[in-house]
Amino acid sequence: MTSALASTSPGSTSRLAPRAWLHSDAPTLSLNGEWDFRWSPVADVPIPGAEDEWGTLPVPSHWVLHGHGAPSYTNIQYPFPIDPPHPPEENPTGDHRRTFELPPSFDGAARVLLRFDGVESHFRVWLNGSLVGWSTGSRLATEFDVTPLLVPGTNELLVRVHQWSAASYLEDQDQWWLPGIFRDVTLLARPTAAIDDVFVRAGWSSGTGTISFPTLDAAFPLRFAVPELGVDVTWAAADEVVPVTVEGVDPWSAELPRLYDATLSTGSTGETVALRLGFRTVSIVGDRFLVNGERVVFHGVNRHETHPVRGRVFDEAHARTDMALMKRSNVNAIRTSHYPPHPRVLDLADELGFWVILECDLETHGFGAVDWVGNPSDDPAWREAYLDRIARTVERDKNHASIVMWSLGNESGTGRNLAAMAQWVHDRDDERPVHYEGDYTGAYTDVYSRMYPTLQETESIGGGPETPLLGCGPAEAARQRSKPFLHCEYVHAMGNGPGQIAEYEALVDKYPRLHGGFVWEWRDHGLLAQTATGEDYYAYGGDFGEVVHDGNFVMDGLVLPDDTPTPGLAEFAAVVAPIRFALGDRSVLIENRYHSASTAGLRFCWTLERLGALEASGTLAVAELIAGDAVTVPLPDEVLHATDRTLAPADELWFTVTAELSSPTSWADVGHVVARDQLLVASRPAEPLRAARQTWDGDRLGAATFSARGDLVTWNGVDVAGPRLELWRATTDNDRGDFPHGYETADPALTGGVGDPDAPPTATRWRHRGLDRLTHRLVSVNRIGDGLVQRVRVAAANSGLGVDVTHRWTLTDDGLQLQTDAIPFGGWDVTWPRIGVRFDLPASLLDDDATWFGTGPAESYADSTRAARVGRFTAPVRDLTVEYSMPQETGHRPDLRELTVGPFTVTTVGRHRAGFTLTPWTAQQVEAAMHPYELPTPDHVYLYLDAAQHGLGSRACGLDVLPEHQLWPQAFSWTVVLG
Ligand code: IPT
Repeated sequence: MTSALASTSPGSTSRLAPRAWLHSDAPTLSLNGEWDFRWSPVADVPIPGAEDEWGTLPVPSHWVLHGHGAPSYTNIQYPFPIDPPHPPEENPTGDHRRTFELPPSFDGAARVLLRFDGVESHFRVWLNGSLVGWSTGSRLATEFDVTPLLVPGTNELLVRVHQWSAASYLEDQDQWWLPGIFRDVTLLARPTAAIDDVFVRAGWSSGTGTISFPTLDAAFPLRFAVPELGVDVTWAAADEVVPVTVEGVDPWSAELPRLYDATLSTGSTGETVALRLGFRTVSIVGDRFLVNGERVVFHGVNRHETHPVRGRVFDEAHARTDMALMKRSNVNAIRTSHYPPHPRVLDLADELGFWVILECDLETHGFGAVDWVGNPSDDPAWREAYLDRIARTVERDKNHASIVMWSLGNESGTGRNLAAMAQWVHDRDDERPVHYEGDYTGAYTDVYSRMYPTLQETESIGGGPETPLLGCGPAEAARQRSKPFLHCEYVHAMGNGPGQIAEYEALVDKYPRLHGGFVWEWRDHGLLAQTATGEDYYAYGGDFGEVVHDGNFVMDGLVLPDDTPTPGLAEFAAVVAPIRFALGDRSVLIENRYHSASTAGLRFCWTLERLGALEASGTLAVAELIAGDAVTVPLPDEVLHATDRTLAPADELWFTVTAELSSPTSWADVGHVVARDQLLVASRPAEPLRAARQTWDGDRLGAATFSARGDLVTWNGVDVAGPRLELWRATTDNDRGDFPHGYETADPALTGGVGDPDAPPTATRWRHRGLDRLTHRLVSVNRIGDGLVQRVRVAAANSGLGVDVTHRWTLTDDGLQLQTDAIPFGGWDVTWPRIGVRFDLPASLLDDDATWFGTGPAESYADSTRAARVGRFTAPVRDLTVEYSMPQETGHRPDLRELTVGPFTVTTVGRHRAGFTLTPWTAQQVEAAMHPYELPTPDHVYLYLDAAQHGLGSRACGLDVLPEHQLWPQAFSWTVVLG
């Protein structure tokens, strides 16, 4: 057995040739359900018999999520010795057994097939005691013909699954290792007049649809009908099949996913197969990737199959909800990283509308640790396995309109087997281009693809000033520059971030060779687990005691494990919005940036708000704009004449325009906002604060009392503390920025900071300077008339760097004014995470709402500002921070005007407006927690008023914060009024 598990062959010869996953009316019997189950920690155990004791396990499932063994997470590392093709001896093995009886509908079947849609990673099947065969290829379908082994009455099926096999070397994707029969098991009755395989192509050109069948493995006569198009033909024999041309068909696109129902039928003794045709033609012309003649820009995400409870077990309702959220977030493309998803995902993609890059189940990334020595991608012993994988990928899903490109896999180095896969695809499907990022020189693929290149390199690829291209000599670089380019991965969405989405998008706008890209990645892969005390939490690498793991690098999605969309997703939606506005003083330019959709499904709405209160609203009269068109329309009269109004001091008049759905879709309701922009129409400066009519009364100054040190003690009668200067923020994954260990061969273009790949991560530099542990020395405190001046020197142990802080309190009739001046001293050589002050307010505020006029609704940072708008917002204090899977900085809302929470009001004064954060934990408490459950019970609500924060960047895997978004030490002065 051990030697069989080390075979580089993909499976037994008894497996059937791969074919399309068809929707047929031929009878099927689902074998999903409760199976008998026995687990062993090693592979070499006798097959259990009836006399042995069996437990049970649902199929489909991963046994590690049902108490047998444990999940483990690695990104690049192999969790076993790199000793190909040998699997480790500790090889968890699950025996699955069930009985079934064939239903009467199977009577008369010419053949009965047994299909496994996904088993990780190596399985062997017996039916009624006879060996049926074995297979590998975890996320690929396997079929066996079991007709001769079936008996009348009760049949017994036994499936032995090993977690590890030679095939595991090909399945080193960045995800949990989750063994088991995790997709459906089905018996298929095949009729005499069967339709075994179909490859249908529905091309489109200028309104003409052409339906052709590169493969029709079916009995004849065969009837083909597309009722809506009046197509109804019957072919008597295979050689009669000719392309069907139809005039006046609507094209399919990710935006208008028009599908036509079609059937293929072999009559009463046969079967009927239902197809959904989407008419579209994929082509590459020069350096453009086109669908139906138009350039495609991918605003995509990398989608793994992951669910906190089910793992990779498919749930259609959840997938649909998830994909609807993508649509609502202006995601128009999916890369199925890094394997074919459940086949129904492609049906949903056809129906909802996504451009899909369908990727093969292949990754050998761990060979990077041994300089790619022995990499299966270039070893002839593995050629059959590679070709088997790509054939099963393409054959299963070839009929989907949504799939516009095939991808050979991910991070598998390069080599002859990959080139052979590409050749195979070219022979099989001469329409869709072949993608594989690791083909840096473009030797065998059709598009140029990269992950996480810098902005400079991206610009260079687009056509800007030339810089060397990764892995290319001059001729190879020239070849790559002649192809359409895409980012198969970019803007790494780990934790708080990613920043700089807009900068990449600006390049895509500028250079037509650039075709957009796919955010890494859509969802966090957290698995629901319980702490020792029974508290639920989302686990990541290391939480199951793995010896080798990659920590929280598996929590890098735009959506949190519990389905909560992150502010990063809102930012992405805003940056890539298909409608763009340019607001001028008198008019608005509206640009339709869709691939092919007009604005027919949209309405353009506007509001005029004074300090966040609605003054006027309406709809802009915009004639239907076809894709690529733009129009300028005048601003509404109410807005044009807004400056005539009498504005009160501190008034701000904001014009907001939105593009909204004017009719419901399957993924959003009427009114869903597709795009939004804002213009400050008019504003009036605030009046100087009125001089106070009161002065000190003991330790009381207005609504506050102060300690002898000059610290605030009460505010509106409530115990508080502060202000305390803070430079620290709980570091984000991007601040920490280090690749998980195991990536020793990091490509310098991917790692490190801008311009200095060897620079230690920002968080390390901050810590070296002691920013997380500042001390505060009172220099002086002076009461002067109606105020107080407190001077504090702030610095860390063993450091000559610091900040001199002056807090100047002045009592006014509008409240207590606090001006803070912060002046750095000592030759700072690192950026600051933030500069602001902290006030400690009572924890009871956690149950209150906060209302503010400023930016919102969500947090935003210097390089992630597009989703933020100016308005008046109300939210529960508890909801003002995001529960990132690894606790980190969250909740900063810059440019505050006024905040009210409980009995407290804070108004910003002057040109430099502070931002605010309300959080149950200090930056230091958050920093110390590895999971949300490790955060202490809140003893305060902390109000941070920050003059500035450092940007976010994407350095967990990509660019550090750009210079213009870095926070360099400098003098800051900001003023607030406490009321
Ligand atoms: C890249 C991988 O392709 C992807 O699967 C994921 O691991 C991502 O990084 C990071 O989360 S590989 C990386 C070393 C560039």
